Amino acid sequence: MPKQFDASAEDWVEGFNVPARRKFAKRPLKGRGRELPAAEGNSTVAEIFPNQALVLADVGRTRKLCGYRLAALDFAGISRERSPVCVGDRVRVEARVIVGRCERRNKLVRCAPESRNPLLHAVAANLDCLVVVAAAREPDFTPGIVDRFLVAASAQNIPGILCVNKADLVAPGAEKPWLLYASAGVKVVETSAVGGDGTDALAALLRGQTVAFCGHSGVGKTSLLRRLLGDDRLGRVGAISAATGLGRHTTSGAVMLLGPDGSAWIDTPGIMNFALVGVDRPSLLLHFPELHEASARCSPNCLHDSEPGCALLGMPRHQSYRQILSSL
Ligand SMILES: Nc1nc2c(ncn2[C@@H]2O[C@H](COP(=O)(O)OP(=O)(O)OP(=O)(O)O)[C@@H](O)[C@H]2O)c(=O)[nH]1
Ligand SMILES: [Mg+2]
Ligand SMILES: [Zn+2]
Repeated sequence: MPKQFDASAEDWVEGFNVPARRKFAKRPLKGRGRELPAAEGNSTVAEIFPNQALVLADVGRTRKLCGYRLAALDFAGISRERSPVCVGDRVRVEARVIVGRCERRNKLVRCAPESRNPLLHAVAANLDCLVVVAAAREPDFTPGIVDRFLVAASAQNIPGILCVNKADLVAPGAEKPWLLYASAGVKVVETSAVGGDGTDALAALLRGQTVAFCGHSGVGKTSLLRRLLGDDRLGRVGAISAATGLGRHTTSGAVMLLGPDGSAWIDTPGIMNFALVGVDRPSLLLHFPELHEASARCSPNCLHDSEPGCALLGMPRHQSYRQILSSL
């Protein structure tokens, strides 16, 4: 698709078939832009497309597909992100061009898997809550990624909720390994996007807030949002692959949907692994509050790895902690 000229020499709007991240990521950093104060924003980013973003204007709640003034979004002193803005970003839009991005209250960021450091993938920004969705079964409940998301949220001071979906697949009397999260102080909600159990309770917790739903592929994030919003605005819901038992990646990019009382709920694509950014080994324990509390009983030089006498040995999330620690 040919380039279209829009407004100024810097405001190029291109067709969807050009991969935005490569072009943006390859520009040399000049640091000519600056983050705007929150008061200068007039729109919120709802979805990202190659070289364009769909924004929701504050006035009139109209939706506009906008290009970027890239020089204004090129900030000095921060790591390169693969896209100039992310879903949830507050931005300033003039004549269908994003001419500035506001400071972020917080952000959910991971290492972009397809690239070398320091290219980052900002999944969503300015969140009031992160809902970590896992399935009770199909795919089986896996604590590893749950803890990574909870740590990422905690590191950004975003309250996290664990939503265990597909509760309809749990046999009566079956073990529920996710209950250990409740005992560790994490809010846990069991839902069935299919049957509707627990979804009212979840909606009540999230009403009026900006919330991202994240987790492995196939756990039912899109299905849950469909159920919560009671409509058909979201794309196809994936079938579980019979061969692998894993979900297919059916949601291809984050998308913000508006719900009741100003709710802005963000569906994100399922991911296989979540590489943490901005969490270092010394601070990791702070994001496991129950382990941190217990560590007061350890000897002063205990690393809480597997030392004999470590007070964390045998605690439910100690294995998760050790695994994340070794990956940092
Ligand atoms: N039994 C049961 N199946 C569900 C439930 N929620 C979702 N599913 C099914 O699980 C499959 C995957 O659901 P999706 O909503 O596409 O999962 P997702 O988390 O959005 O997946 P990605 O977009 O790939 O990240 C679909 O076949 C859904 O019908 C549930 O509560 N119970
Ligand atoms: Mg989905
Ligand atoms: Zn210890």
